[in-house]
Parts: sequence; C-alpha cells; structure tokens
Amino acid sequence: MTGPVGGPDLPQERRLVTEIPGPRSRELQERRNAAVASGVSSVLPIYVAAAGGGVILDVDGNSLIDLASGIAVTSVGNAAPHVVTRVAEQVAAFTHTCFMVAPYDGYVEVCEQLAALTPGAHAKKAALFNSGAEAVENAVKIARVHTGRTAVVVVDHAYHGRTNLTMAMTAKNMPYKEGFGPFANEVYRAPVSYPFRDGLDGQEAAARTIDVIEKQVGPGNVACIVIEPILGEGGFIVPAPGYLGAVAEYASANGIVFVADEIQSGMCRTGAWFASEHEDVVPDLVTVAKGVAGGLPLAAVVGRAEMMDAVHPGGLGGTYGGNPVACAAALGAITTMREQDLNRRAIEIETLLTSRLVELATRFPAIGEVRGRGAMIAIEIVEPGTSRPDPAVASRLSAGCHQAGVLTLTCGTYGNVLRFLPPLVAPDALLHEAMDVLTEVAAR
Ligand code: PLZ
Repeated sequence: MTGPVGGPDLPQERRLVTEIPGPRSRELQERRNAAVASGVSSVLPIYVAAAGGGVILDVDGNSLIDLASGIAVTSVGNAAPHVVTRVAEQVAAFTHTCFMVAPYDGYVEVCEQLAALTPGAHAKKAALFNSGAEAVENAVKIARVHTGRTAVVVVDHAYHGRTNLTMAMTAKNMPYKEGFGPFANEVYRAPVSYPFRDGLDGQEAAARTIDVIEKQVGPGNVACIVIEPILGEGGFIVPAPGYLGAVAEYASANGIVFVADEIQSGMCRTGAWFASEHEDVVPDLVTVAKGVAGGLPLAAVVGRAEMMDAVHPGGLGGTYGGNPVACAAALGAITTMREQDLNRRAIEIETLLTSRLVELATRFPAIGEVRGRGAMIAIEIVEPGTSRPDPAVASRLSAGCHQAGVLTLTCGTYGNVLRFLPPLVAPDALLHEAMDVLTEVAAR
C-alpha cells in the first residue's frame, strides 16, 4: 500500500509540531480557496493525512484528538480494520452494478441486520440510500403513500438535512435555509421538549406538541411526525422523560407514522443501538446513516414491513443507494460494534465525559447544563446565572481547543452548545487529555 496508513495502530496521542493549522495545511487551504466553492466550509482547516482510534494526523505531522468523528460518523474509528478488509475485498470484486439493475447480497444483509437491530420485534423491511437527507425524504414518501395523507410534522430545533424537503423540515435558517427558498409545503412545526429552556416535564411538553397538531394541522391530515430522539444539530437536546413515548402514542392512536430520525443518535452512539430504546419507544420507521458504515456514504429507512411495502415497485431507489462498497463497510462496522461491544463503551465514555464536565461546571459558571447520552455529550454555554445563550464564549472555547490540538464542534439553534462526539474506540487517556485541555482553555 502507498501513502500513510491510519486505523487503530496510529499512536494515540496529542502531538503538536506546528501551529494549527500548520504551513502545509495553509498552503492547501489557499489552493482550496481558489478551487472549492466558498459555500462549503470547514470547522478546522487542518488537512488530513491519516486517522484512527481517537486521533487525526494532519499533513504537517500534528496529531489531534478527534472529538467530532466527522459529525458522529466514525464511531468504529477511522480505517477500522473490519471496514478496511471488507471494503478492500468488495472493491476488488466489483464496485457497482446498481441494486435496481442487478442485485448483490451485501445490500440484503445490511437490511437484515438493520431490521434486527432497530427497536421492536415486529416484521421489518429496509431500503438503502446515500445520505441522511435522502433517507429522511424517503421516510416521508413511504409515510405519505402508506397513509394517503400529506402533512409532515417536525419540531423546533430539528435538523433533517439540506435537500429541498429536508431544508423545510430543518428549523434553523442560517446557514441551512437562507436564500434557498421556496421550500416544500405541507411541513408543520410544533414545539419540542427542551428541559433546560422550557422547564416542562415530558407529559406537559408532549401536550404542547400535540395541541399544535390538533389545532393547526388536524391529525387526519398528518402522514408522519419526524423527530430526532436526541436533537443533534439543534443542540444535543434530550427531551424530558416520557415526551417521545407520549408523542409516539398519540401518533399511533391517530394513524400517523412515527419516524425516529436516528441519523446522528443511532448505531451505538448513545450507548444503545438506537436512542429510542432509552425511552422504550418503538418507532414505525427509523432513519439511519452516519455511524452505520464507518465513514462510507450509506443511509437507510427501516421499519414496519407493511408500511415499507406500501410503495409500488420502482417507487423507491436511486443509482447509488446501497452501493456494494458502502454495504461492505456497514457490515464491517456492525461486526466491529458487536465484537467490541461499543454500546458498553459509549456508556463508559458518558461517565468519563459527564463527570469531567460536571466538575468543570462547578468552576466555570458559563456552563448552564451538561447533557446528552453515551458519546453524544454537550455543554450549553450561557451568561452565568441566566439562560441567555452565549455563543461567543462557546466559540472561544472551541477555538481554544482547536489551537491546542483538540477537534471540537459547536451546535445549537443559538450556536452556544459545545458538543463532544469522540469515536467510540478512543482510549480513556485521550478523552481525559481532551478534557484537561478544555479545562485549561476555560480557565483563560
Ligand atoms: N438528520 C438527525 O444529524 C446530519 C449535518 C452537517 P446528511 N447532521 C450533520 C451539515 O452541516 O450538513 C443529519 C442529522 C440528522 C439528518 C441529517 C442529514 O444527513 O447525511 O448530512 O444528509
């Protein structure tokens, strides 16, 4: 093999040999600025040479601690051995036939695995796509055909993608929607449960959501309610206990398809195969992407067989959906998750990160709340003693971490949430070091 090799054997260390970004990264950034559309941006323009375990090696020789996982994708680590092996075998055998033209068993096996792993013991089927947004679009198509209804209900702070329908479903205007309208119609937004900001319990928050559906949409018009069990881009918001269950129950009682968008929260990220499990919720349809394939583009809609089968033959598909190389990667990733018991590992990471962050919060009053599940943990930054969002401090913390070689991300409707999404295979020592860096940056 030529070129640098990543994977778990990379030294699991933070090591800075230049400023961040270094001279070679800056050179590449100049080339990029001339060639790549400026609408596509990067959180930290270090150019990557290799990655694995919990680190990213850049072209200047810096080794950074990865608390992003490419936005919750490389849960099994970059260049994870089972993923590499299965992808290499598949690439050498064949790269594409199009499942709609001539099928192959990898696609079928991924659907079998996802049917087994998603919540509920009922008969399930799946269909594969390329991106999270595409999965969400297809979940809506399936729900519309199944119900014969058109309305789609989403919630405040939701993120579902950047395509035309999913832009309409996404809550936040800037940067996702600004100037990109007109948006798809028949999308209605209801309040969600945001315990830190609304102080409501799960039942009260669900009643508020349901009231909007009852009064403003009409339950008989609603094809589906689409909701992230933990709201990701919107701020790692964990709805109050009972909220999801009450909304799911209302959906079921009214013939509405309940869709859990588990694109960010699924596949071991929260310490369960799917975050719905923490609330004992069994969604009708689940959207899956990101973590499912160890970094290759693959997405799925998985759900009740009779709903999935409502669509006429030929009604679902796409040239690349369930590409054989991406399917091989998913089978390698799922094997890794089982072998290394990454659900258990995500819970260990939750304990490590939350204990460090709760401790930090006692000395850094800008931390209004520490929240999240598994390895999907965040701190919401506010003006001390208030709930007023302080995005400037969140940016300062994140930039400070970047300069010190820790790749962090922000999120949230108000841009004031610092989130931690390490690969589930990152060792404890590295996570502690990242928390040491954050503590040091906060003290500045
Ligand atoms: N649903 C819950 O988190 C993707 C978006 C990053 P795609 N989140 C990261 C960005 O700024 O584009 C996401 C998600 C949830 C849907 C999606 C969309 O998934 O694979 O990016 O289309």
